[in-house]
Amino acid sequence: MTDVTFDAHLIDRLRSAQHIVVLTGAGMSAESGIATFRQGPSALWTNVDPEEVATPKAFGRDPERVWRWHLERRDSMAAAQPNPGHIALAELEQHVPRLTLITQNVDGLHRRAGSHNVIELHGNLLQARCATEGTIYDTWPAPPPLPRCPECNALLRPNVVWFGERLDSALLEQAQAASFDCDMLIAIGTSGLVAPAATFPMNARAQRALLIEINPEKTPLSRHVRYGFRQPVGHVLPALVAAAWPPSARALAPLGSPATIKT
Ligand code: BJW
Repeated sequence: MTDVTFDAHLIDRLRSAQHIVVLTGAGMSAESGIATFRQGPSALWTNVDPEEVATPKAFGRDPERVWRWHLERRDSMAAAQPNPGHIALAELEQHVPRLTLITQNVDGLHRRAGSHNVIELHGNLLQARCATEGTIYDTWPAPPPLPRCPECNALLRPNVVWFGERLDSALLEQAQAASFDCDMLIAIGTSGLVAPAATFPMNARAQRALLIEINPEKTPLSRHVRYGFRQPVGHVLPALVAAAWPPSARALAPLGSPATIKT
């Protein structure tokens, strides 16, 4: 049971949306037990300087330290399970003509929850990449602390995007194009502080898309959104999807057919 309520306009817009972009950040996976970066005593950047573990310079200086830090996170991600918010997003994708899920998270939980059209903008920590040639490995062929590329013997590195690094240009282009071409954008669990992801909601706004934010805390985006839900995603999103596509109507009506909405 949930005490979140949704107004009829929001439900109408959701049901009639042609292309929804969802932008997720670390708060999306907080309820799966994965630490966020910038919030509270257990946040990652509260406990370690990103310059020490999340820059190419840091990797050049002390690759073992960088690997150790990422391995710890990788293990917690591999053990984590998708939460009700991830599952509600996968369900939402089934209901709308087009949904582009842009995630800054590197935990792979959206795909594990069943989402298909996922852009992993900052990479995937369950993979390693050759630091020289860029070949991606789904598993690490040699044990840490310093795994090496089986093809060229260069160092492998975590397949993530560190500060000061360019994002994969094809993924960035896809994400940018989607943000300029949607009628609704839902920002979930991101502080909106890291570029270029932080610019996507304003791209969508410039095209008059409806902006929604789900985040217990206010962010720089908050003053621009039409609907701001100041609660955890697991509290809001499953209820929102159920309000737009009530389970009883789902049993009776094919997807996309009209149904009476009670809000
Ligand atoms: C909940 C919740 C619940 C909690 N439900 N919500 C000035 C100086 C230097 C650099 C720059 C600068 N200005 C701009 C830059 C560029 C830089 C940047 O943006 N820096 C800012 C910090 C200022 N960006 C880059 O460097 C990017 N590259 C780039 O721009 O390249 C350009 C270039 C051009 C030419 C040559 C070279 C380069 C790359 C950025 C890479 C970011 N990498 C990281 C690590 C990824 C790998 C990994 O995870 O291991 O990405 S940093 C970290 O921040 C991670 C995240 O994806 C990213 C965003 O954080 P996110 O997801 O928003 O998390 P939090 O913790 O900040 O927020 C969580 C939110 O959830 C909070 O609001 C909570 O309230 C909420 N929440 N529980 C819903 N249950």
